[in-house]
Amino acid sequence: MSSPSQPLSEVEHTKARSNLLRGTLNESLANPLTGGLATSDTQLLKFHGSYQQDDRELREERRQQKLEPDYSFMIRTRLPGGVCTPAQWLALDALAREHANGTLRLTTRQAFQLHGVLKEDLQPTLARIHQTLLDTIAACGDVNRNVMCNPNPVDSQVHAEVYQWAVRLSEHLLPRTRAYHEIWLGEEKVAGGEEEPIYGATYLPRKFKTAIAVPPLNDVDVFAHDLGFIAILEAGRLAGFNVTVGGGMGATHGDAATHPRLADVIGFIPPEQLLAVAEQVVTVQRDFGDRSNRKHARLKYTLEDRGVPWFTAELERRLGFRLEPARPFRFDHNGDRFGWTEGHDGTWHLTLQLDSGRVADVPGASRLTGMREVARIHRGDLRLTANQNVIIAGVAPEDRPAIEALVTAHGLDDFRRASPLRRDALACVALPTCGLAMAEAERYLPRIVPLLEERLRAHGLEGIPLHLRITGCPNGCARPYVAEIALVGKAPGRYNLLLGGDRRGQRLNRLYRENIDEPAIIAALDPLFAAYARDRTPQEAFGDFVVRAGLLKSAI
Ligand code: SRM
Ligand code: SF4
Repeated sequence: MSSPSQPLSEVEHTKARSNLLRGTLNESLANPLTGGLATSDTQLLKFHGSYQQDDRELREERRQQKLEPDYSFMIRTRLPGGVCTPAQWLALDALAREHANGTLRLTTRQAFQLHGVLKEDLQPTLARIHQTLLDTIAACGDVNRNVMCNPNPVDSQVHAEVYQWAVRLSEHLLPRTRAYHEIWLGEEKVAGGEEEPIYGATYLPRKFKTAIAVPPLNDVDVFAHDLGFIAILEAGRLAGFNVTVGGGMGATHGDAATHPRLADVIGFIPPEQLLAVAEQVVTVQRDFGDRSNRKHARLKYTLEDRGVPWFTAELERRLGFRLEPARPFRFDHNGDRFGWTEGHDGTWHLTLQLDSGRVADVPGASRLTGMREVARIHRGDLRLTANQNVIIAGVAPEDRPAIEALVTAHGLDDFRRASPLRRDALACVALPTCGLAMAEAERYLPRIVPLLEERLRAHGLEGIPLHLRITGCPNGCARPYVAEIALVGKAPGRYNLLLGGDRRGQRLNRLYRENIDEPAIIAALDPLFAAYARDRTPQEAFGDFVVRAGLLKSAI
């Protein structure tokens, strides 16, 4: 809650003046004098699923030439549970080549991103995305974002049921303003009387994220979300969900008031209460979240300031019923299963591994082309995972050889060659597009992974699973704070090294070394790998080992 003595943040004024997210977006888009938008419109654009960015590598050169930054736009889809049809993939693939930088980026929240779209191409691109029955509404901004859920619904009927809840939840928490349809799809202007029944005119104090996990897989990292649901299966059917609140990853270097937090489990609900619970969690945060300080505005801080018992009581008061006690659950891991698996209905699913979720044609691997060829013949669907990978799902047994041939021909079979370290590694986008990056991440992964693989090999550890996550800044877009090993960018070529996540997304790691360069990263990890090779118990994971063996005591 913003205290009366503290002024509302500027973004709050922008939202309040925006006429439900319209602002002056139309004027900004039509202005031929600049490739960018008016500052207030850059904030509103996020609610429509796009960010204004500029190529950071050209910034200095353009400044010297007295040119404005090289503006372009990132577009992010809304894709509940990460599920899309081959036709939708083909449409996005075409847009990536015609209007963006010729690549598709699969995100850590099961969505697509296009990068490098010019202002004049924004409207046609969003309109074409809409024609494929996809949209980008609320993919960013101070609203509930893309709802995540385990992308293997084909595992069982329960998975399919849970996916349907993710879709319904995403729809239920969508903004109701017609601004998106007017600006991007040419719908006639609403003559007034429009309302946002859930959000109100200033939406939420900050972004809001929701996920549904289906144990034993916690691939969605449910505890990293503002709001989470853990499916409880009893006698093979969906009994309901445990509700989690108050997770989040974002932090700011040097600001101890900001930090990652794992969500609390506050109770159990039957499936039919899911939408009501989600709506009221959102309204509590709408009314009590901090609207003055955006670094303190996520639900995790509302919970910490007021306490989990207060939050639960306020939620139950609004709901008019009590949550039941949480039911037992157990997670095994938060990674993906690679290769072919057989579904409950006799179809097959192939999980491919893509470094950092980038689908591109590069020398030696025509992955963008390969996925296009797959989408042309595939009769099932495609599922983006929370770990930046893709599943070719629902393949009939007789179609497997053709899919397999394309995957091999186009270098999409890295999952067969890559080490466990590489297969499970995540890296956020960072440079050159992310305006907040302090160091490389996506482009650093292919360099640091072989160096670590070499050290692991030296200690006979080459086959062990090990979760590495890299981000270019402390915002945490690759959920680094639950990784066994995390590198969090501090400055060009320098990272904080954090250790001790549990591979199930249920334990935060800890800072081990601060602001170190590559030789120091290797030097810090090498003796830990040696100790792990020597002293681990059977089946003990690296993150568990460093905690049990007390190795984090020598953390700085
Ligand atoms: Fe993120 C901001 C990319 C998942 C926490 N994130 C950004 C921006 C938009 C930078 C900006 O604000 O200008 C990045 C765009 C980079 C680019 O060029 O594309 C960006 N975030 C991403 C993606 C693409 C990373 C990826 O490599 O996959 C992910 C897109 C997900 C999606 O489809 O919606 C992405 N971001 C996350 C996650 C992971 C998650 O949600 O599971 C987190 C941590 C969880 C959380 O929110 O606490 C995350 N992103 C942030 C934050 C810190 C929020 C905070 O509470 O402090 C920011 C900065 C901000 O909001 O001010 C941010
Ligand atoms: Fe950008 Fe930081 Fe997010 Fe990486 S973690 S994409 S550098 S905001």
